[in-house]
Amino acid sequence: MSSVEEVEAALAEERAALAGAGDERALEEWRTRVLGRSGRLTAILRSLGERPPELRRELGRAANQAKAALERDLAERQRELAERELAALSAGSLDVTLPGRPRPRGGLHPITQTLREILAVFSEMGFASVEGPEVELDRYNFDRLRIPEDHPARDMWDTFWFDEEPSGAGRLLLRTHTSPMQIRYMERHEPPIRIVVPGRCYRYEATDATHEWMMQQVEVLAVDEGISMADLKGTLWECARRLFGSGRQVLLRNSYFPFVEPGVELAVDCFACDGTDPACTVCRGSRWLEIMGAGMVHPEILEASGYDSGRYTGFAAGMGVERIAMLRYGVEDIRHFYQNDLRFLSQF
Ligand code: YSA
Repeated sequence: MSSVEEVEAALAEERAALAGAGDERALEEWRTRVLGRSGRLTAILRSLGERPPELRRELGRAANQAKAALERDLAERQRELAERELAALSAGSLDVTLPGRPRPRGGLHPITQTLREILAVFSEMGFASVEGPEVELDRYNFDRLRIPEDHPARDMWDTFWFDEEPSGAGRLLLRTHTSPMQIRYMERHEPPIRIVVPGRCYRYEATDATHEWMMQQVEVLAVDEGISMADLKGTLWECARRLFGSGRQVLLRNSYFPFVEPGVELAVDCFACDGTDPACTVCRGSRWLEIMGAGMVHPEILEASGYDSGRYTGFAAGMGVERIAMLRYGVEDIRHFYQNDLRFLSQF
């Protein structure tokens, strides 16, 4: 049977034990053992109901006072230990007031940033974004775009071919442009069409300041009743103004692509030399850097997709994302984008 003396003895013992607890873990163990739910003092308080009434009051008061005293002692001991720990840290060679080491933050690759910007511009003009296969059939990459086996345009767009052929479907290659998706999309959809197709393209060619063997394009296709060259021009103009601002000069000139009639290309003025340096690696002294090919979709292509070319017309374009990024950021060599040099990439 516990008595008031026993409470006092417990108080003295546990105070001594508390003074010997030298770290946070020992303090926590002490707290659980003495003040916790099945702790020593809690047990005394719980047993009060079983005591003779004359003893109950006196013992209850003593136990409650002892409990309150031990709680105060515990708080005091915790404060003491924390102060001691801080003093030990400050006395050593460790400067606890130094700010932490910053963790490097990642960022989006400049080509991803540019690509998203382009897609946002077209999304606001009502174009949906769709994707197509990078491993493509030669039929879609060339033939269906009016580039037969013996056409000279195939030399301009030489690529990487696969050895295996899916049975009877034709030869497989890494697509040279995003234009095959024009055909794939028109095969399965009826006008009106307004789509953009972002994606990687591959070309077997020597690299230089404006050419990579892998690059990203965004294809644009609009087919509807009454679409004219004015729509093409207006769309490209708005796209250039949004991407480069109104201060940049833009040139739209004739070009040839077998899948359009007429064909054009869009170029932006050279940021590196402004056309004054014949040795400029960006524009070769021409003042212009070409960023896209475009034109009115050839009527034969519309007909081959099952559309009535007397009723429907369309425009299409294919732009190079790396060239656009070069112009936006003033990067003089396209090869920087894929060399994974953080000194370059962390600037964006
Ligand atoms: C033309 C007419 C249309 O109705 C639709 C699309 C096109 C574009 C066509 N499919 C095409 O690929 N034309 S292109 O060979 O001149 O390339 C288009 C753009 O891709 C270029 O203006 C350039 O910005 C980029 N490009 C092409 N080859 C590149 C390259 N960028 C980096 N490295 C290369 N090797």
